Amino acid sequence: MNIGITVFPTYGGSGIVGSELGRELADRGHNVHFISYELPTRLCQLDERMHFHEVEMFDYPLFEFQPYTLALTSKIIEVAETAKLDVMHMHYAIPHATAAFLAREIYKPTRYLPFVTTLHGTDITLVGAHKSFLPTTKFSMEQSDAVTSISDYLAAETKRTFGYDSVEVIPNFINAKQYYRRENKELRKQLAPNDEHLLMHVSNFRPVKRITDCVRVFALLKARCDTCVRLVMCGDGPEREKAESLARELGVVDDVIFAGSVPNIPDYLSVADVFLMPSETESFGLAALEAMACEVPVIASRVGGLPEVVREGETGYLAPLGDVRAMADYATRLFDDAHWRHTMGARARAVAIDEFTTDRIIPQYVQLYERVVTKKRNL
Ligand code: GMT
Repeated sequence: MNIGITVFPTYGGSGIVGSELGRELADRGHNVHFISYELPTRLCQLDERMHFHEVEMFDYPLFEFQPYTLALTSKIIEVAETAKLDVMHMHYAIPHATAAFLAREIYKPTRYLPFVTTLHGTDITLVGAHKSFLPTTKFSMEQSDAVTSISDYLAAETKRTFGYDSVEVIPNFINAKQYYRRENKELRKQLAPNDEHLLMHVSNFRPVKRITDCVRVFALLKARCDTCVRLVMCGDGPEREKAESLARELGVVDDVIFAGSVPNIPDYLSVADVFLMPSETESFGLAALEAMACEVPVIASRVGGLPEVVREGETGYLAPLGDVRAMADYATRLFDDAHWRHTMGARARAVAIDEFTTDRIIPQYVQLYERVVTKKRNL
């Protein structure tokens, strides 16, 4: 099939999922065409099956805000024609589903180009539900040839907020051949020179990630054993300064490593002992799944779709939102009992592979594409 994919290229998990889905589809023999304003960050390699089409913007003094949705629409129509697209897959409803709807309607006299919309999170729970966007989000979902969400939680939220109940759940996925625990003595030595335990967090440091809770949990752990543990914060974003100054204030800054946006996430996860995700909300929590695949037990807040990813007491622990003491207690339990930590880590990988492996999830998308393409062909 010839599949068009649109994602937000620079920021967030939806771009990562859309990009990795493209790679997986190309590996299975499909031709994938990314249409966006920039090459998605996780796409380092384009090849004969992976193409990128840049949405060009036309700057005009009258446009204080450039109409990106319209430029995206026009680009989809152009690529539909040149690449003979069978289907478009839009990640994040706003404004992508709206652009795909416009493209489909404009292109209809030539050919019907169906589109699938995948909901990822704040496109439903925050941005798309804001009154500036709500009617447009709802309409664009209703007009989609199929709508998927990445968790049961998000499907329920879509029903609650928009009264839309035709969402199919296709969870996020992990490539077990890329995400696995590997030995990296050098990195381990660098991050834990005295063989301290490593508590790790990976995110884009947005307020929703509550990264200051990571620092608070860490300070509690340090108070219990000053030399036993270090905190590794991978990523970057708006809350970094706040977290740094809190670490300074709590006197733990020397043992917090702000590693920045590291390209080799599996290497970092492979040297971690415990992964911490204290998010305010998470419709899935892709970083938790990546940690699990690298045999790292996860401690997360019991919010959103996280209970669908982390199995309480089996692959990690779930704590009430903001309960840093409970999170520190769970971490202590895992640090103190290496056997239990390794058992839980092994179980985390087994669940990641069993439930979320690409071999299980990618065919679900392919079947969905085939269904919407066939349905429209038969109309
Ligand atoms: O919804 C967002 O805030 C944006 C979105 C993104 O682009 O980062 O994140 C969501 O999608 C990820 C990939 O499917 C999920 O793993 C995240 O849990 C989800 N974020 C939230 O729900 C806050």
